[in-house]
Amino acid sequence: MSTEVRPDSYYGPSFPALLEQDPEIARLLVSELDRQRAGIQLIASENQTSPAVLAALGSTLSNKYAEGYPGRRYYGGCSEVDQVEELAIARAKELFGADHANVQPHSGASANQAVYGAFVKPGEKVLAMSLDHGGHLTHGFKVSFSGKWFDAVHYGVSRETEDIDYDQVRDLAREHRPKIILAGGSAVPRLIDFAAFRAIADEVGAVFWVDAAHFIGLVAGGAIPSPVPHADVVSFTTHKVLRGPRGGAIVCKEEHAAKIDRAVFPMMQGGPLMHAVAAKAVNFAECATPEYREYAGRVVRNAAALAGELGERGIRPITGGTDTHLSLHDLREVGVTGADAEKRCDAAGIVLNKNAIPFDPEKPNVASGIRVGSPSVTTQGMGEEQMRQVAALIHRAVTASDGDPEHPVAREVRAQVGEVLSAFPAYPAA
Ligand code: DSN
Repeated sequence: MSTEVRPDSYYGPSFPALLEQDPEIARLLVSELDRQRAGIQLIASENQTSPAVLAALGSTLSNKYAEGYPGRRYYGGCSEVDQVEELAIARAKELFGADHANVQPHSGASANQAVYGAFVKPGEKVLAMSLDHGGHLTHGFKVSFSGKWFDAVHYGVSRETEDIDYDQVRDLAREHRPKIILAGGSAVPRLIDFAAFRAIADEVGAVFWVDAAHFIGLVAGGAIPSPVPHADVVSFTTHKVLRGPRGGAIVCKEEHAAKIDRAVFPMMQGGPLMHAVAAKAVNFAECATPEYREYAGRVVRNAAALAGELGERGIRPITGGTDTHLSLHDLREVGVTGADAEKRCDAAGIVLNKNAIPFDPEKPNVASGIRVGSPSVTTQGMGEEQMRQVAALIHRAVTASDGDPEHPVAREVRAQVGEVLSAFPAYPAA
């Protein structure tokens, strides 16, 4: 933790007051900003929001109770937050070409809870991707509410292609006749064939739901095809490639609008976080700009460059590469576990996460793989040349250091990380 307590322009004009009142917390905010600035951030689900998004998050909208929806609230004094939420809804509908948007979910998990609430009763069947092949906890994993309350059946990837096994999806759908078929996950590097899922869902009379949390930012920027025309409902988070505040949202077809709204409130949530809703509105407007479209395209090109170079160095990308912002890598050829690779990279100033690979012989907390993503480094302005440099640094840290920050290779890599970052700083000081 930094011992220095200093104001920082990125925390806005109120920061000196916080510094004065609560230096312990103020110090931690500065120290976290320093941490984000000091490393190469490759967590595929993270990004660096704009100062405008941070300003909305730090606003007095946090004080307001606003259960209900614009024009239909359970509290007085909602004139301003009504306008904020109306703007957020209109911008989300426009950005995604959706009939309806609900911007109140507090998180991706809350959004997903609401989708279950809208379409299934406890004990009913859902078909989703298994967590160990790239799905998500909330897609019916046994320790999550979704696995406890619903009868989840899981599909995975094929051993040959390491991509979604659509034949298996169809076979399981025909056998189990699920109420919902869910596509999406947290470690899916390839484009998902939404039309194929739609056809399977139609054949068995299921609702087709896409959890687009990971890649919705690429959809917003026009870098990959959209699930919105195909799916009944699309849930997502707003803080990944999309680069908004931490939070969730749902878009859906008009016929499901009332059901989704009732499931978000009052079924699953109480008062919406209006400061977060305002920050989502700011973010949706940012995503409609030419600059963001250019960013989304660069995210994909950077991810491909990073995956390709790691592959050249013996750290094989699952499926052979990526079409999105993330890639998943098999470390078995270099003889290092995911847990060790994560630790070694961390000590060398590179932040990434261990990840199970499909058919992984290791336990999830050890894992045979790592997951890397390009959203944050692309926000910092890095390009494909830097991605190849970063891949070389990852390879060096993974294969030649031991997780001790004082190891000579960790020091050497950290110095090179510092050089890269000096040209592409995160949150450059004003
Ligand atoms: N925790 C997120 C991720 O890292 O993919 C998913 O919720």
